[in-house]
Amino acid sequence: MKLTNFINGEWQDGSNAKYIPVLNPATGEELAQVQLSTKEDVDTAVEAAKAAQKTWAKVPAPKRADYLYEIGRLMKQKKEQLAQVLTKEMGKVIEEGRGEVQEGIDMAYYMAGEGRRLFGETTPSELADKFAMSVRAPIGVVGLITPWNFPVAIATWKSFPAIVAGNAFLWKPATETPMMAYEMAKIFKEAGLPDGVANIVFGSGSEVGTAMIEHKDIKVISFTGSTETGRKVAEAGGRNLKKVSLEMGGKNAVIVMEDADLDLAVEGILWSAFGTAGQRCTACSRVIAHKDIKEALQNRLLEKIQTLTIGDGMDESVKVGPVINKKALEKIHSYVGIGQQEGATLLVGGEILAEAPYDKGNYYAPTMFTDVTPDMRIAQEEIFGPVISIIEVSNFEEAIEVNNGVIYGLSSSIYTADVNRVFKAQRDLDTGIVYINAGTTGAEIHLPFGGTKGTGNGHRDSGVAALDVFTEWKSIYVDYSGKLQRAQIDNEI
Ligand code: UN1
Repeated sequence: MKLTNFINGEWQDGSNAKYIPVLNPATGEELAQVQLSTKEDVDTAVEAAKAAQKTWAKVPAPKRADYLYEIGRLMKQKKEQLAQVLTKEMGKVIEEGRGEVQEGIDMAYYMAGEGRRLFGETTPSELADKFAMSVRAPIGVVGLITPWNFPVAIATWKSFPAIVAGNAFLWKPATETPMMAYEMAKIFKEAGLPDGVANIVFGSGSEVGTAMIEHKDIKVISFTGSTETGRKVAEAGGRNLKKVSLEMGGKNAVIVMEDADLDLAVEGILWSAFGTAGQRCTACSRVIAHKDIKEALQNRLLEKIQTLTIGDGMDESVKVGPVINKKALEKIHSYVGIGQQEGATLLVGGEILAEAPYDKGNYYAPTMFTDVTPDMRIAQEEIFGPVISIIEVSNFEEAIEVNNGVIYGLSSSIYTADVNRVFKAQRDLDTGIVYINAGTTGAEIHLPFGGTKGTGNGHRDSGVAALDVFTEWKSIYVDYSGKLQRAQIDNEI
């Protein structure tokens, strides 16, 4: 199967004849070939989007929302098929594949509801016989750059608010996971979304991504990916005066206090650290354990980690699937080496699984370090794989300090039975998302998603906050006095 761009409602060959293979990370099997597009293809897509957006912006928002209801319905109807494509191209276990598609369905229905709630504000004017209001206006053509770890959910967090707000979009999915984008294009078409509102251009960040960021007619870039790339997007976006919304890395921690329910904490840590093979921005990669329970927690985790089934995510009994590619395997493994050099104790894992039945895929053994200090690189840098580090602390204040002592600020969690600590923690944990007595993953789409510090630049995906990214405030004054009224001059009291 050859995946070509989706522009103006049609699948079109790009200007470049080059394709690269899409590989199943569980088996190494080639699933498809994806086009590597060029700046020229970006230009073609933007032209189509610009033309379509003019008409789209005039469609009443509740009618725009009707398309999202239909998109949601189709996604629901095809849920199993979509989940299977997702698991094959990305590697997450099928149960999580279904969960991710569900996240997209939820987003469709939620944003469709916003079509009847795109509230503006009325404001008293300072002058008599004058009416003032502000409305959310569409921005125009927006650019969406999405990662491979959530190939459909993250795309829906961005594209659905863009659609309901009256924009047209150009979406560049990750080259590792174009098949989900292809499936979504089919759904957009089947739902009857007007041609040119949704456009997809496949290709690399350096070529297609750069062309998008530099294109004068793309007014917003919404990006999810690494902090390193996000910084470049922000720099180029700044030069081109774009609104840039960034969702980047995390170094999320679960704090376990001495009064916590340890069994519950163990379950939460396992799920948020080893689910999706640790490849979530929200994944738990640090466990901050109170000294009184550290040993007990560590032993329980060790026992459970050894029972995790690793393998092809299409097998329903598997809990930990492969990581995305060989490069990721090497990066994860290099961090294990760094941890050992830094003096951390490797308790379990720490190896690339190279023997049959794992030899064809990209499998990394679930890994746990202990005796980790907060300043070690394995406790500071995002590893994006199934690796956790246990850090011991003596009290609540120290736990909060260690949690906050990283450049990232996406998600955090605390297990405790003390209600005072719960309220202090939700206030003091410096992350965009805080969980109490639950792991660090599992954000719901109707709440804002994003983080503080090096994780973002103040914008949020999903939730009602996403509308702030994809709309512009427009203030409207209606003077019905029939005479010249001068604001700030004629309004003296
Ligand atoms: C991500 O890792 O980039 O909260 C997104 C969660 C999921 C989304 C994660 N709902 O873990």
